[in-house]
Amino acid sequence: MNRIFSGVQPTGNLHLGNYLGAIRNWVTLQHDYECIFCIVDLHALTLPQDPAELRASTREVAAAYIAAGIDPERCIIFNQSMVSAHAELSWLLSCLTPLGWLNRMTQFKEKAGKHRDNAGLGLYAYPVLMAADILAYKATHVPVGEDQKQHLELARDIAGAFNRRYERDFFPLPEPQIFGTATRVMSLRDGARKMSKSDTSDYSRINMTDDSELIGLKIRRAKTDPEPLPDTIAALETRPEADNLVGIYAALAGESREAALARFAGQNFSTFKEALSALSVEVLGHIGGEMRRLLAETGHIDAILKRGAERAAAIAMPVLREVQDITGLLRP
Ligand code: AQP
Repeated sequence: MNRIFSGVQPTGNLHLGNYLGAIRNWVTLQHDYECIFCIVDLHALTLPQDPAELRASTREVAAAYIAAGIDPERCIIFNQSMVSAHAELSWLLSCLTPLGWLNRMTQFKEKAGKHRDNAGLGLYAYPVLMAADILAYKATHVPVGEDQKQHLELARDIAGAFNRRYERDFFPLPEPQIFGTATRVMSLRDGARKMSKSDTSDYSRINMTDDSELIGLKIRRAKTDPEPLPDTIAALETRPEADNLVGIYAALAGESREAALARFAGQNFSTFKEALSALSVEVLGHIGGEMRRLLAETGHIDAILKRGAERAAAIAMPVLREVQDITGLLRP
């Protein structure tokens, strides 16, 4: 059986990168896989969070999933902290994860910055919790953006380490699914940095809840260069901001980068940006409106999350029990 697990952190400001790199792909995949989509609130705690904002962001991510087209009847949608198997399995897996594996994780280095000694243990152990998220469901496939590739390789290594230690084929090695034309959407202000929820510059990203005016403004202000658009993708290699905008256009239009570029080759950025704004509003406007509608009445979202947690626990808790038995933990 093919089962998908994936998630988004409720850290505020869901953006176009989260949509194109992850959520939009899930909408397609839900028809071919058994799908579990999580709001990973325990991961959010690896950096300081305001409690009220964390609760609001958790509902906002759930609203984004549903507004984007994920069917809560067909798929399981829930928040991570509601199923204790994630945290419990994470401990058991951390006991067989060598420090050397975690020391290689680039996201920890980026997020901890220069003051590594002050970074929390949770931030360091984040990839083990992510492995537990996936393995608690024996998920076979994990659709993510490019930035999560390294963590997913670690999840495979940890699954393999468990299987070897206890000499059985218990956990499947989860396959990453990184696809689409926008696996790494970059900041609108800096083509060398990925678009991120935690970027302090509001103009760096398009949020899923931005209205049409704000989307237009952000795209008009997006960093570009003075040259018109070239006619080959190769010529975009040295122009990261232009390359990023062409990639976003292609992903939103559902076409290749080549096809997107062919429409605008030789034209200046003001014409291209106008078309990109119109397309962004066409795709995101509806989703943002639906998110606002869903969030106006939180009872509906909470009921979906509660039911989702029950369905998730019914899968994950028996897996955890088996792991406890295999590991030798007595359950009298
Ligand atoms: N810029 C991006 N381009 C493509 N995909 C992206 N994803 C994130 N940013 C981009 C994908 O979205 C999913 C959820 O990501 P996450 O919430 O777990 O956290 P993240 O990867 O750390 O994303 P952010 O937005 O940068 O959040 P913060 O600022 O809180 O760290 C994942 O599948 C991810 O690949």
